[in-house]
Amino acid sequence: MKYLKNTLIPLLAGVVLFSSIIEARESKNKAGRYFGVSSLPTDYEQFDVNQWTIDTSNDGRIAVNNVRGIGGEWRNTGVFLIYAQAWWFAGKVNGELRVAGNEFSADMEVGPYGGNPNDPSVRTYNVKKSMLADPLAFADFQEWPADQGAPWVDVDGDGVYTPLPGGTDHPEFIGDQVIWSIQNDGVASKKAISSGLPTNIEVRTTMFGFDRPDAFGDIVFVKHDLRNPTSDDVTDAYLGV
Ligand SMILES: [Ca+2]
Repeated sequence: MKYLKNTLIPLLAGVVLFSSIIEARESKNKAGRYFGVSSLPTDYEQFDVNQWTIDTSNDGRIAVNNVRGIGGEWRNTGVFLIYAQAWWFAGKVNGELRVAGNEFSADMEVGPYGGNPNDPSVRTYNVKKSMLADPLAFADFQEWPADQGAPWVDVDGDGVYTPLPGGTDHPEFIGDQVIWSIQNDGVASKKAISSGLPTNIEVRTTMFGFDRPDAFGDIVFVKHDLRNPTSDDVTDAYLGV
C-alpha cells in the first residue's frame, strides 16, 4: 500500500497461533464470562467464540490490556499470549510525515471522521450467529450499524436494515462472531502517541472468527477498511500491526 487517494483499502490481518504451543488446561467455564462492557467514548467488547478470548475496543486497538490486565487469553486457561496489539499507519500529506499510532492507548478518535464521539451509535458492536435464535434479546443485533458501513444482509432487498424477528434482515455473519467499530485519526488533541498532525484517515474495523474444531478455531481475523475523507492525498502510506 503506497498510495491512499479517496479509495477503499481492505486489509486482512490474521492472528494465528496453534494449539501445539500450549498444553492448555480446560478448567474454566466460558459461560461465566461477561458479554459486553461499555464506557463511552472508548467501548470495550470481548471476542470469545473460539480458542481465543480477546478484549478489543473501538479506538484502533486490536487487543487491549485495559479490561483484564492482559489482552489475549488462550483457551480460557489463564494463559495470556497477547499483552496488547494495535496497528500503526503512516504516510505523507503534502510531503509532510503523518502518523497514526496506537499502543496501550490510541491516537484514534472513536466514530466516523468529523462525527460526535459521545454518540452512543459509535460504540463497539458485538454479535454472534447464535443470536439468530433470539435476536430481540440483543441490542447490538437490533441496532447493528448498517448505516455506518457494518456488513449486513438485506434479506427483503429494500435497502433498509429491519432486523429479525420484526423484519427479515440481520448482520452478515462472516464468522460465528463479528465485532465491528469505526474510528478516525482526525482529532489532533487525541494524538497522545504520535503528537503530530492527524492523517485524517477513517477506519472501519471488523474482527471475526469461527467456532470450529480445526485450525480455523485457532484464528482471529481482523479487517481494516481505510478511507481518506479529505481532498488531500496521503502518499507513501504504510500500515503495520
Ligand atoms: Ca431490509
